[in-house]
Amino acid sequence: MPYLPENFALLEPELADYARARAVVLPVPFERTTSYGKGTVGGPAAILAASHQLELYDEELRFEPADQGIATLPLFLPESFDMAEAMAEIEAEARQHLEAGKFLVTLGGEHSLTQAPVRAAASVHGGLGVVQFDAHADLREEFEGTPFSHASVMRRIVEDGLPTLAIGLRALSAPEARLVDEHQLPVIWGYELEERGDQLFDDYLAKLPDTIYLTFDLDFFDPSLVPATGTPEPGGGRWWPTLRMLRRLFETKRVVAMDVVELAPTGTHHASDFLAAKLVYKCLGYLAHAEAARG
Ligand SMILES: [Mn+2]
Repeated sequence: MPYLPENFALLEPELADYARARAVVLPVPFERTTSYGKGTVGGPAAILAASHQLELYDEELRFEPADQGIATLPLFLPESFDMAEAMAEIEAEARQHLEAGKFLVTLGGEHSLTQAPVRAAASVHGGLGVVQFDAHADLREEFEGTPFSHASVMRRIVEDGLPTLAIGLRALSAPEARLVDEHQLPVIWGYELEERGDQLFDDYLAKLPDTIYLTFDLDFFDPSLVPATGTPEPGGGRWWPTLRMLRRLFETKRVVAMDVVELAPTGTHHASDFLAAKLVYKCLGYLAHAEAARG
């Protein structure tokens, strides 16, 4: 059994071994509150399948990020129908891997799940800040009757008292905009990305804690790059400028966990699936590169 088809990047058992892996991929095909397009339940499987096409060598970093070890866990779905209990189940699963010292990559699924690994990371590491790439603010008090909606996930995180930085926002309600103003939440708006995204990113990053959770909603990207998402918004991020920001993030902060959410695979837009897989792999490269530089 030289290769395990369920493994991220089709890694051989030695590189995918949990005990020695630096990073752990947790697929969570969780979808309960999506509002427009559906289909994020198929996200993790599509990302894992696309990851099998990845070239393991990173030409920018000049090494193979897979060498740090990337273990892939079985699909995890909470059993409870109650959202608070379901979140607690995901949180407990996430915490166990963080306590084992792993860099946790959660694959969604819808964005609502993010609050679970964020809480796990906050309790294990303390002093946590959250960096959010997203088209939407996700700051609603509640949405369609639930405070656990994908449209409320960042509101819950702000209420938990965690410092945040949101990048790429370009769709929000008036009450969400008021909340941004009242709490002076740091935001790099979608319309600011092209002109001065890098400068703003460095400025805001300097004010965040050293320990960071990264949540990446794929609708951050322009829909020309990622059409396969439930709520696409024009005017999103481009590939290389986004990677430049992510590299800065991993180099300047201690990123302890991340998620990639809201892929809604269509079966025809393989480019979306592959972008998501490559985004994860690029981040793992930046992680290994930054940790090697720190020694
Ligand atoms: Mn979102």
